[in-house]
Amino acid sequence: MTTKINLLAVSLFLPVFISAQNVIPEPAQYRPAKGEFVLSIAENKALETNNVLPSRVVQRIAPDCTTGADEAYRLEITPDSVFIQSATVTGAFRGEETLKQLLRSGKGTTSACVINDAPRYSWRGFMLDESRHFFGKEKVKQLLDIMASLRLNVFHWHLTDEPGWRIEIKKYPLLTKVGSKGNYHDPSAPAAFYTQEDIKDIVAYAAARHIMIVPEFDMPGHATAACRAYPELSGGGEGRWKDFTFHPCKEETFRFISDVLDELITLFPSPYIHIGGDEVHFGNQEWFTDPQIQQFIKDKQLMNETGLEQYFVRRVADIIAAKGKTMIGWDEIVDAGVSPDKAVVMWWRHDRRYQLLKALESGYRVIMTPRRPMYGDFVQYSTHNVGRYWDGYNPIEDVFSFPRSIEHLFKGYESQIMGMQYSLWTERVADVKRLDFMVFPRLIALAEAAWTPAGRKDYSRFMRRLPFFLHWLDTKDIYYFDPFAPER
Ligand code: TNX
Repeated sequence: MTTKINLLAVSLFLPVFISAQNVIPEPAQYRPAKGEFVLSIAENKALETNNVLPSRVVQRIAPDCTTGADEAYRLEITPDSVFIQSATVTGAFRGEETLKQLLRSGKGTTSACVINDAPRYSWRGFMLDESRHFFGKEKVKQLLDIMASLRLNVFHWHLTDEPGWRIEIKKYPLLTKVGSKGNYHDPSAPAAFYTQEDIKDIVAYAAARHIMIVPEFDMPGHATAACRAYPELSGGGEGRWKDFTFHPCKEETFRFISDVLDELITLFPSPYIHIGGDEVHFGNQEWFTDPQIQQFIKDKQLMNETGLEQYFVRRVADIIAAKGKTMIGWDEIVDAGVSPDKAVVMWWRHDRRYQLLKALESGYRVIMTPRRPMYGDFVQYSTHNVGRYWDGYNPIEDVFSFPRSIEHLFKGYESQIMGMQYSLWTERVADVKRLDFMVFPRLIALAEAAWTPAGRKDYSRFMRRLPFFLHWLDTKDIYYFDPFAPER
C-alpha cells in the first residue's frame, strides 16, 4: 500500500526523474539527452503483457561496440528510436533489461539519454536451497525472470542435502524414489524433485535470460538423503549425524559420485560444478577407530579425520577436472590442498576472515557470500523474529554496502574476486510467501552491490528508486518485506 502511495507521489512531483533514472542496478554511466521516447498504446501493452520491445529498438552486436567486457553495453535513447550496442548478445540482453525498466517505470515513456554500462563483478549470484524445502518449477522460473531484470547472471541451485535429494539421476533411481521424500519440517512429506525434463526446461529458460545455472551436489557431508537411498555409501554416524557423510574410504563412493556428476554435466552446460564441502562430520568415534578405517588413514598418510576430509575433496577435484569442469566448494576446501586452477572458493564464514585471505593468498578465485550480510535466512529488520539472528542480522543496507566493510582485506587481490552472491537456506522457509519475504528486497540490493561501480553507489538514492521495482513485484504478487512500512 505505502509503496503505491510513494510511487504515486514520486511520479506526480518528479516526472522527469522517474522516467530517466529508475533503473536497478544503477548503470555505470548515465547522460541525459533532449526529448522523450514514447511507446504507443499497443507497444506498451506488448511490453506489459508479453515482455516484448517494439521494432524501434535496434540492436547492434559488434566487437568494436563497447569496452570489450562481455556484459558491457551502450544504450542510446532518442525520441524516435533506441540503439543498443554491445560486443556480445549477452551485453545487448542486459541493455534490453535496463530499457524495459525505464519504460515500465515511466509507463511507456522514457527520457532520451545515453547509458554506458558494464558490471563491477562477473559473478552476480543468487543461491536457493531446495533440499530443505521444495518450491518447484514455476517459482524458480519467476525468480529467474526477476534475476534477469536485475542483471543477475548466476543461479546457484542447492539440490541435495539432509532432508531431500531433488534431482532425477537415471543411473540411481532410489535417489529420488527414496531420497526425495520428506523436508526439513516433515520427514514424511511426499516425494518432491525435478525430473531431467524439468531441469532441461529450466536450464533453457535461464539460458534465454543469459543466466548460468550452477548445480550443487553437496558432499561428503550434507549427504543424508543420498545415503538414505543407498546405505552402502554412508559413512555411518549416530543421532544428528547418522548417515550425514559419504563413506570416504570406499572406491564405490567415488564411482557413484563420478556417475552422478556425468549426468549433472550433461544437464548443466555451466563450466562449474559446486561440490559443497562444508561442515563435514564423519561418523562417530567408534566408526573412526575401526581398524579398517585406521589402516586406510595410515596407508594414505592422512593423520586424522581432517586429513580424510581433505583427501576426499582432492579426489573429487580430480574427478571433476578430468571431466573438463571447474569445481566450486565452500571455504572449507581451502585447506584441502587442491590446485587453484581446479577450484573456485565460495567464502561463507564471515567470522573466519583468515579463510578468505588464505584462499586469496593460495591463488584461488573467490566468490563472496558471507553469512553476514549475504545469507537470506537471517532476519532483515530489528523486530523480526522468524529467521536467524546471530551476533546481529542482515538489514538491506548491509547487503547494499557490501563489500565496503571488508574491501581492505582483499586489497591487492581484486582480480581474484569473481563476485558475490545472496544465498537463501530454507530450513525455516517452508512456503513461497516466506521465500519472497526473505529474498526481497535484499536481492535487489545485492544486484546493485554486485553491478554498480563502488563510487556510484548511494543508499539513499537506491531507496528512492526502490519503489518502482517493488511496484513491478506487486504485479507478480510477490510478498516482499516493505522497508517503507516495516511494521506492517
Ligand atoms: C550452514 S552455509 C550451512 C547450511 C545451512 C546454513 C544455515 C553452508 C555452506 N552450510 O547447510 O543451511 O548454515 O544458515
